[in-house]
This record gives sequence, C-alpha cells and structure tokens, in this order.
Amino acid sequence: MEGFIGSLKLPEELKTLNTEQLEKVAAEVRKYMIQTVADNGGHLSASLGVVELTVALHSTYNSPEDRIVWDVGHQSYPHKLLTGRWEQFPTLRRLGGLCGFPKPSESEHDSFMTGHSSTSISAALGLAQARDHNGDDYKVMAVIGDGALTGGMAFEALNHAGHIKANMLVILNDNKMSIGSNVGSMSSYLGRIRSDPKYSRLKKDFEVFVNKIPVLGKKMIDTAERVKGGLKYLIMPGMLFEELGFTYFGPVDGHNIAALKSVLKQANKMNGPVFVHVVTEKGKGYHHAEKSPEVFHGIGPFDLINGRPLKNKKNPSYTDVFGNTLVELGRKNLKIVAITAAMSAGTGLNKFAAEFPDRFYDVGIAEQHGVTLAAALAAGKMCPVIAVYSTFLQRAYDQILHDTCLQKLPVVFAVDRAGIIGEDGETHQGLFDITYLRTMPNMSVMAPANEDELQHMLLTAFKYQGGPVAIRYPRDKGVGVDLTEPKALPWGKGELLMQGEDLLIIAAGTVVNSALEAAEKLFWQGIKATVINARFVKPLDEELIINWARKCGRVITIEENIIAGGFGSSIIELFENKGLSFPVKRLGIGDCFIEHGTRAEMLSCCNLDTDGIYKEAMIFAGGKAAKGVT
Ligand SMILES: Cc1ncc(C[n+]2csc(CCOP(=O)(O)OP(=O)(O)O)c2C)c(N)n1
Repeated sequence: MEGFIGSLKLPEELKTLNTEQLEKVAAEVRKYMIQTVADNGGHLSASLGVVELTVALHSTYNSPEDRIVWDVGHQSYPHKLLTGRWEQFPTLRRLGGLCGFPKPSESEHDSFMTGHSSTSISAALGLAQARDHNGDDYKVMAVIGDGALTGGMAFEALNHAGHIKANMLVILNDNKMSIGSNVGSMSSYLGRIRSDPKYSRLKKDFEVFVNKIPVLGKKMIDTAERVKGGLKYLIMPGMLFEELGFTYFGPVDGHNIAALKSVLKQANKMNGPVFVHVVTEKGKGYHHAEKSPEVFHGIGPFDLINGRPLKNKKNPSYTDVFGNTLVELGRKNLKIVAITAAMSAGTGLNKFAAEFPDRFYDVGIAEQHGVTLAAALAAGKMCPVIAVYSTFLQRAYDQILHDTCLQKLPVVFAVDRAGIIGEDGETHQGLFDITYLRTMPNMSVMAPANEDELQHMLLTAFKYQGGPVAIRYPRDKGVGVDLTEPKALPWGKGELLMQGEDLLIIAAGTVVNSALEAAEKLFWQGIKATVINARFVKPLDEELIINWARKCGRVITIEENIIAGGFGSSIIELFENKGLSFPVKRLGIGDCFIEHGTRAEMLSCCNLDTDGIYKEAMIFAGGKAAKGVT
C-alpha cells in the first residue's frame, strides 16, 4: 500500500485527520479506483460520486460497530478501499477475487448484502430494530441514491421508519441520475430542492427574518422546529421527508468533506429518523465519466487516457438485436408499447424510446409497477413488451402471476441477462426465471439459440395473443449468424439439429450451440447423439421429444438455469405424465449461488460449456472423458 493512505491504519485513523488530509485520502482512493476499473471493468461512475461521502462517513462513524448499508452496493468501492481491501482491490470482480458489491462474508464492514435496488432503508431499519432489541448502542445508516428512491420498497421503508420513529439515518446520495437520467415526480421534487434558488432564499430569508425579532424570533424557530405544519415546514426544503417523520438536513455539497462532516455531526445529535440530503456528481473526478456517467455506470475494461472500451464487440449482442427488432416491429404495429424499469440502455430500448417516445415508459426502478402497468396496457388492447433483466424480474413475481397470468393477458416479457451473468456475480445471476415462469399457468416461455431466432421469437410472441409470453436470452454477444427478416415460428415446436440413436440431448437457449459442439465430439468417440433445440420451454414440443427419447433411450437436458424446477424438470414431468420412463441427466445449476468471474469461466465451472457437456455426456453414455479431451 503506497502513498499517504499507506501510512494509515484504516478506517480508524481517518478520525484523526484534518480536512486537507482527508481530501488527500479521497484523491488517492479516486485514482486507484479509476486505474483498477480501467483494468477490470466495473461500476465506476457511482463509486466516483461517493468518494468524499465515504471518507466523511468513515471519519465520523466507527465501522464495523456502526453499520452502513449501501443501496444497490455498486458504489461501495471507496468503502471497500477504506476498510481493509486495498491490497485485494486489483482482484475486483475476478474469479475468486473481491465481489463488486457489499458482501458480509467478505468483510465485517459490509453489514448487509446488496445488489438489487431500494432495499437499504428496510435493511437499516431491521438492523436498527435488532440493535434496540439487543440493548446495543451503535449507529445505523442507509446510503441510497435518488434512482433507488424511485423503488417502491424505499417508500415502504420510509413510511415504516418514520412511523415508528426509528433511530437511524438515511443518507440520500442525489446525483440526478439513475443509470441514465432519473425519472419521476420524486426526482423532480429533489431537483426543485437542489436547484430552485427560491428554496434556499426562502430558508435564509426566513431565518434572517425571525432572528431579527428578538424574543419572538427565537421562540418562532423553536416552535417551528417542534411543530409540524409550522411556518418553517411550509417553506423549508425536504418538507416531504419531514412529513414522513424524518428530520431533514440538506441539501449539502457531497464533495465538500468539511460540510459533510459538519452535517453528519448535527445529524448524530438527533433522536429518531434523520434524513441527510447529499448532492453529488456521478463520475466525479474522471472527466470521461463526468461527461458520460451512463457509459461509465457499468463498463468493461477501458483505455485510461481516451476512456474508450478495450474490447471491440464483433457480433451484435442479444440486447442489441432485441432493441433493433423491436423498433422494426414497432414501425409496423402501432399498438406496441415498451416498458423499462430504469434500464433503457441496458435492455436495448433506447432506440425504441427515441423513435416512439409516446409509446415508451421508463417507470423508474419499479419492476412491480412496470409489470402491472404492462398487464393493464394489454387489458386495454395494446401490445406491451416489458424488457427486464432476469434477476430484477424476480421482484415482480406476484405481478406476473396475479396481474398477468391469471387474466391471461398478452404481455411480452423480454427477459434479458438470463443465465450466467459473469462479473456482477451472485446478486445479478439470471438463473431462476425458467423455474418461476414455467410454473405459472398460462405463461409461455421461449429461449433462442441464437440472435436470429431471438428476432423470430419476438415476432412470434407479439402474434400469439393467447396469454403472456417470456423470451429469455443471455448477457452475451450473438453467435454471428445472419439476421434474416423476422418471421413467426411454429408455436410450441422445437428444432431437430442432429440425429443419432445413442443419446438424446435437448437444450434450451444458447447452450444449444455448446450442445452441438459437444455432440460432434461425442460422434468422434463413437457416440451418436440427437440434438434438439427446444426453442419452447413451455409449451414443450412433446411429440418431437418423446419420439426421439424412445429412439435414443436416454436423455440429457441442458439449461442455463437452476436444475430445480427448470427445463430438465419439465421434461421429466412430461415423461411421467405420459407414463414413460427414461434415464434423464439434467445439466444446469445446482442448489447454490454462483459467484463472479467471466461468463466463460462460470459456464465452465458449471459444466455448461462444450467440454463440460461433453464430459457429462460421456459419463452418462457409459464412456469416459476427462475435461479437455478432444
Ligand atoms: C431492483 C433493481 N432494478 C434495477 C437495478 C439496476 N440498477 C443498478 S444501479 C441502478 C441505478 C441506481 O441509481 P441511484 O440509486 O441513483 O444510484 P447511482 O448509480 O446514481 O449512484 C439501477 C437501475 C437494480 N440494481 N435493482
């Protein structure tokens, strides 16, 4: 550990430093973070924006006794650096290395695991209540972004914490941005507090005015401090939070360590729930990130000097193909409306939003609301598509089941980042959607083997209109096939790709490609396999599957999903329903969470790459194979 920070015992000694020294710490943290993320990729903009806030927090509070809960957790890099993980930081997001999100098993300074948005206030409230039950005495705080504050859970928790007058601190890191520009009336309200000179002028004028009235003035301030609805509350910023039961401080410049420390000191003296409104700049201190905070929100390795990504994408990603195809379909079908929960760029909806702003909804980080909105749009005879990452769609389980499936409403679910996610790790894996979607009555589920098939599936889904349809596809670039004119696929039909009578391999999704390669390797070992691209996880192509199972006598299923309740399980259920019995080997993810690493590394760890499938198939078919045998 070099530099000034190298001479310090962290985080304790931060408390002994003056502002100038703390600024030095902030500068070193920022530099190291930029260098590391340039090498490893990661969430840079959000972390850059909270460097001073993190320094101020750790120089005011005693972590790990005092508990800091970082909402989403993508902004926790400075926290990691100041709490004993400096040396390990170059392993960030790498296989076996530091996680990109807070993780209690990684450090006692990470008080609660996060990754999904808007959970921090609930978590901090729970920790604060546990502290009180146990008769302990420490501080608990949530650091939440203005984007995360658009999520319903954040309001539920504010509502609860204010009501029970919990002793806790909520720090709003307001940088005007979600991943892209933040949306919604709460965001506009914060904007007014931040930038409307009327608020600050009124606040100042009021204080000057009342202070000029010797006795009455002091009394008025005191009264206004105590009495809700008093004059002060009518004109002070943050009134909404005051009305929810919080004492509001701010807005304070989140890059001014002295100002931050002073506000935190005042906040510390208060009893009950306190809300500190901190204004920061996303991407602060790295001019490429300041200029394009959205690009540097989550980025792969990049060139430090020019800020450009190092990897050149050759093939379009599944996300790109989805976005482009949707624009094409949207031009022909004016009923198509698209919904995102604050992931417009991530889900490829930017182009649709630009061309059809009236048919596009960014609902904020509100997956539950987004799904019910989509269901009701379908009830109103529109053709909604909601594009969501698999992991975040988990939030809306009940809205899919109760509001959509139950009424058989034709909503198209574009389930992006389905399968192994890669470097974001456990909190972001898309490994459960086949299970939770296929078990819902009326839901249909498709999984394309390649990017061209994704186009056809999207058109097929819009044409179907018999109920909700989900299409799941991975965070990956396409396999490089030609993109043809989208055409409707035969409903519920799979595709026979290779014929052999020793073994039936049925794969769902892009694992079809590895299955084919594995089958070729098996062929050279004398094992002739049939390979079926399932295309439909539900409804299954029963005829095709049963015919070939009978011919081959044993079946391997492959999916990028948990095995429990997944695609392979649906094949076993099919056989059981038909009174058939075949040996079935299900390849997928076992009963565990998958950590971070590259997508290729993790697919290999799970035996879902070509070698892994080949090895498993050899063993299942009675041959022998070591991984890597060609
Ligand atoms: C439930 C859920 N939906 C979507 C996301 C993806 N996501 C990660 S960060 C982010 C924006 C968060 O904005 P904000 O809270 O303001 O933090 P900032 O990045 O601006 O610091 C989103 C939408 C998520 N993590 N969780």
